[in-house]
Amino acid sequence: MTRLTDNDVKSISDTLGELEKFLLEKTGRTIKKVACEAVGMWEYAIDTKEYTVAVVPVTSGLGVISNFSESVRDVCKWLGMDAYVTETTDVTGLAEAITKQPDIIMMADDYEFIAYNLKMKKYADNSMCTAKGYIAALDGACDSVIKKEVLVVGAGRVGSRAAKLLLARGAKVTITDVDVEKAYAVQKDNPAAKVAEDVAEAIRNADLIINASPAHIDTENIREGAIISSPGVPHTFDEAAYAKAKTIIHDPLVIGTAVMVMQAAYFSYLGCRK
Ligand code: 2YJ
Repeated sequence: MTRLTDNDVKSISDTLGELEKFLLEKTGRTIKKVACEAVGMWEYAIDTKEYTVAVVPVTSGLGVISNFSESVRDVCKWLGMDAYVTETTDVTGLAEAITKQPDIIMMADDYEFIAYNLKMKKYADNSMCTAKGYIAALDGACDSVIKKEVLVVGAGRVGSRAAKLLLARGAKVTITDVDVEKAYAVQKDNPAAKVAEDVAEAIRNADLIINASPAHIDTENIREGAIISSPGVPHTFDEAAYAKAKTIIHDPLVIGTAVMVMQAAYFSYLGCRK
């Protein structure tokens, strides 16, 4: 799985306003609205000001990513929540967070990134929430995916979830992956999905794409006017790709994080515990 780098997250906090403007223009939805749509919640169902989030830096594995926890905190603040990064890390940081009794604790190692709702004892995970968020953004950008053909590139943790969610939303789904077996495994779990064995050809034929793959997509394979909702990291689309596609939606952390924390807050709403 692709790990974010210091460079990926270095300017997230300073560019939230730009992303908000971009999403509004391309999808008609703010970051918060994308997140709420993603979890199936009415935007005003909860008062985000009532939620406090603790973000715990994790040093295990490849260690802390500079500005990762601060960026997560700032996404939560952008949504109106009260959020802070704990002074300590790892288990000590978790203990610090639990002592302070926030509503939600967020933390990530090299494999998992979770938003844990303390009262409800449930967590939202980044892969599922990233899939939900990029589908909500695509849905806004193409004025609904219902009955439309959507290509999912990448049959990993995000792509496999995206295929299922898109089918549930009424889209016609094709899945493709350089590892054809992975694409067929997704189809086995979702028989209504088609498999495209030739990734480049599938991309050439697609107007709507969820790109959940770390692999580079050549600009020459992108269809004129395509809408590409692209959680895949690294993000390697060049200027020509942006000019050829109608819309390419990408950010390395914000959309997934916003969906996670709204999903975690929604657990409280559903449980009537707030
Ligand atoms: O606390 C820190 O600064 C680090 N431990 C953050 C690690 C961030 N983790 C990643 O980038 C993983 N690839 C997250 C996997 C999420 C699954 N979609």
